[in-house]
Amino acid sequence: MQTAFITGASSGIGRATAVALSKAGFQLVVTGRRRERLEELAQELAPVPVHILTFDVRDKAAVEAAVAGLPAEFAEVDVLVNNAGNAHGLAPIQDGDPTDWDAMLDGNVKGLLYVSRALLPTMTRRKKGHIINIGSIAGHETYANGNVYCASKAAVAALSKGMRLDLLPHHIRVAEVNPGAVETEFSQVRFKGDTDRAAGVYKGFEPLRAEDIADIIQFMVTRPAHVNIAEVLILPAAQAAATVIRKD
Ligand code: NDP
Ligand code: 8X3
Repeated sequence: MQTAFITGASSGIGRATAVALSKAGFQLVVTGRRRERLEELAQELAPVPVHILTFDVRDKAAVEAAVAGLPAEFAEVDVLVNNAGNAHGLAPIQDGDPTDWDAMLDGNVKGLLYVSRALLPTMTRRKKGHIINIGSIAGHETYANGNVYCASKAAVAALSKGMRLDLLPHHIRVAEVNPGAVETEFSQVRFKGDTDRAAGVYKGFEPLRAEDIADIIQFMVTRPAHVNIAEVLILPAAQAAATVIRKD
């Protein structure tokens, strides 16, 4: 049985990806900070073997300890989905809150690096691995007030290319999935629990669902070993660019 390691599986795209990959025959390592959410998920997926790890991806020592402590039957990770991340705030750069900047740069960029670094020795030793980094349309188009979030996702785009180059000799595939608007807890986090404002983001059009992204990831990681779908941009049919959305 192949093993998929999914960060940020307690919600949204990560959770849906865990469900999809469990149906595709993977056993799972699921991570996040909210243990009870992950326990609920593991119960839902039973009898598929699921190992839960709770850590903050910004905490390098916690990431390393969690991966080092994986039981042998989950330690050989075939697929890593670097999904954990969020936007925090939406403000002009001059009004930005440095605590939000830290959360985005440390979580979306350094967290991805810490998790990858912890898992790469086993992948390079086995000459086997497939890494899916969740970027965003925001990493390819900077929009007003998106500044630091967009920068964090632009870093994911650059890192995905860099990882693909450096890991080529090690037979490790690296890919980037860039969603447009997906209705998850993303906007609730961005707007710090303001549920009306969060719901407003998706009013007047049909956004993507987390399951739409999970479908694509499942397809990507079940291609034959000689195939790497290196970059995907997936948008709601009503979206043409980061801030161009048809509202009927
Ligand atoms: P959700 O808020 O629903 O899920 C975010 C997940 O990331 C949660 O499971 C959360 O777990 C985890 N997470 C966030 N910060 C940390 C942290 N510091 N340490 C550990 N886990 C963390 O949002 P989405 O599912 O939408 O977001 C998933 C990814 O998709 C993100 O990288 C996001 O940037 C990206 N994305 C989202 C889009 C959208 O429109 N929704 C579009 C494009 C990209 P917990 O809180 O339990 O730690
Ligand atoms: C999430 C999509 O356009 O809100 O990455 O930044 S967007």
